[in-house]
Amino acid sequence: MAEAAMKKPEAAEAQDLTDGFHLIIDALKLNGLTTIYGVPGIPITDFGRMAQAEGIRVLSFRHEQNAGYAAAIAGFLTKKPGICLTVSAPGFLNGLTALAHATTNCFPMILISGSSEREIVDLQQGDYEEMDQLAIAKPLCKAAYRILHAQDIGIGVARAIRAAVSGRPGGVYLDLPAKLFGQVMDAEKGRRSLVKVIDAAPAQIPAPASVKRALDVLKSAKKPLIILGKGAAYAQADDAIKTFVEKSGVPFLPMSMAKGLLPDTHEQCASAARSFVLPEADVVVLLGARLNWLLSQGKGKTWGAASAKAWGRQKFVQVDISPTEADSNVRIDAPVVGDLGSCVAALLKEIGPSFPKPPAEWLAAVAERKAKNVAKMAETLAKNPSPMSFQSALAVVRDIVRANPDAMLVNEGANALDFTRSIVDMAKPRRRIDVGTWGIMGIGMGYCVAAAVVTGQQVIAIEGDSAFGFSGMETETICRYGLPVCIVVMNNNGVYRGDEKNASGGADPSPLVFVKDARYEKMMEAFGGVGVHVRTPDELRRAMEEAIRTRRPTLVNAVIDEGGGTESGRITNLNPTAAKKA
Ligand code: ADP
Ligand code: TZD
Ligand code: MG
Repeated sequence: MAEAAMKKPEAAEAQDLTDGFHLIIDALKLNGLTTIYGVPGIPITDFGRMAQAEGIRVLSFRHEQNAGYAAAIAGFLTKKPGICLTVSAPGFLNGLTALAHATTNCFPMILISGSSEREIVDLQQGDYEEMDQLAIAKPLCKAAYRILHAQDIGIGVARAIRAAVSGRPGGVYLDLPAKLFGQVMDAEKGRRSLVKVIDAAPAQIPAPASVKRALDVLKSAKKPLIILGKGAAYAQADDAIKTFVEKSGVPFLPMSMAKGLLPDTHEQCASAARSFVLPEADVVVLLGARLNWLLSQGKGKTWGAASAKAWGRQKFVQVDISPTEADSNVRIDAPVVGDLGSCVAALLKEIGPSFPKPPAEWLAAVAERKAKNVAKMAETLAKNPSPMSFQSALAVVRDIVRANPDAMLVNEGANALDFTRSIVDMAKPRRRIDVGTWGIMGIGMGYCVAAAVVTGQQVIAIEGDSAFGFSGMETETICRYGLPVCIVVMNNNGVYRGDEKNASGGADPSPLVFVKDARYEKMMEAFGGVGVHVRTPDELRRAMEEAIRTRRPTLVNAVIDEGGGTESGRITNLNPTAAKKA
């Protein structure tokens, strides 16, 4: 079957016919979609084989969720929909988490899933992997389509692409019933039915009045602040954004995946003074960032308001591609709706050379707070405790990332995430990819594969030991494709920390702790990669340097003080508190 599947059936060739399999492949290729992340099985096994034979890169994973996360982040990095391919029902459901994640994070992605026979599924007669997948996908994505006939493949794929990348990007579901693949049609008619999507994400130019309004609000500021979000990173308008920030002279705060749009070491970067600038600022310009939980919904104490639900004194300018984002949490005084590149270009055109710089007192106050916090952090980083602390280990990672500014940094965990975000500076745009809007565990290895495949660069993954476990089996995938991925497991023996006891005194460990001193590095060795067990910053440095020098798949198991973390990292406050203690 495998051999035969590579070519169109002989009979078909004689009559110059094509089929569903080949039309889907041709439609993807015609639109430059040449990488598929997936897991094979009925009814898409041959499709994957044929796609590979036709020059598409087909990357097989060990679990669909990881393939889906890979597709999602490939979408973020390339501005083209990342393609995930799954089998029916359970494979589809495994991939669905990633599709919902892509939609939540505004990443373009298409989940293509095979599905079982419609007639049987709809009468619930018990088909192999029976499920009404289209109905289930709908509420979790931006759009969902099903293609029933070979002649509709061109249009179906085109609609999926447009829905994924136009406006606010997101996840799209494309349902392909098993019967579609084998459908035959005249090859020439088939070729003509395909659609090369023209201008899939058209520029959305902001209204001139909205641009003027935004600059008037900014001009009135005594303590302005710019917040860069991952929408700004996605837009790939790096030069314009940098010029705008520098011309305005306004301090900026990058959200985690916007780090590096301007270097974290830039003198206007206010990250080290975050808890000072948020409550103090009087005008805040949001560039591709939502006022969601990550920014305390734009209100409450974080913003200097009297109580949790109260609004602060800030005026907001919000630049976003989604017209309904403004006023979602607090009043937006100047919404600017359009794609970030066009909006920032329009702002730059209006800003002119005489645009007032922020008052010197504000800049001095921010600089002073920054200097104080940086000095405090430097003290902590200089310590060399045994076992290693998160900070002493991450001081090494910071140096390594500084020396390799093009490397991709993948990051998940709780403490392993928060400490990395604040300690490891990014120098270039779109190099840091992490847990995103949901604070999700499990993105790690899928992101590593996609980052390596899409960019060709070295990948460094800083992983909590719990976080790593969600996708750890993909170490095999990383080894199989020989990807330059260096995983550092920050091993503190558990979720948040490893020293918790079972409150009942029973034999089971606490729900938060794992096997002590687990040897995660052996997982990488099992598949032919390099495993290193390290206890000191020097050992960690050597292991990471060697991984980067050789570009071999490497897992560094870094032993971290099991008592060094805090519950939920920086978001302890989001845990509900019990009135009655256990
Ligand atoms: P962060 O988590 O970094 O704060 P969010 O995911 O909350 O970022 O916000 C990203 C925002 O960027 C979304 O509101 C989305 O609509 C917007 N966005 C995405 N792509 C673009 C683009 N090309 N131009 C403008 N805004 C965009
Ligand atoms: N499941 C999923 C999919 N996402 C989640 N965020 C969680 C569970 C809950 N969770 C967190 O929010 S962080 C975390 C879990 C399980 C793991 C933290 O442990 P870690 O990191 O070892 O990865 P630290 O360094 O020990 O804090
Ligand atoms: Mg841990």
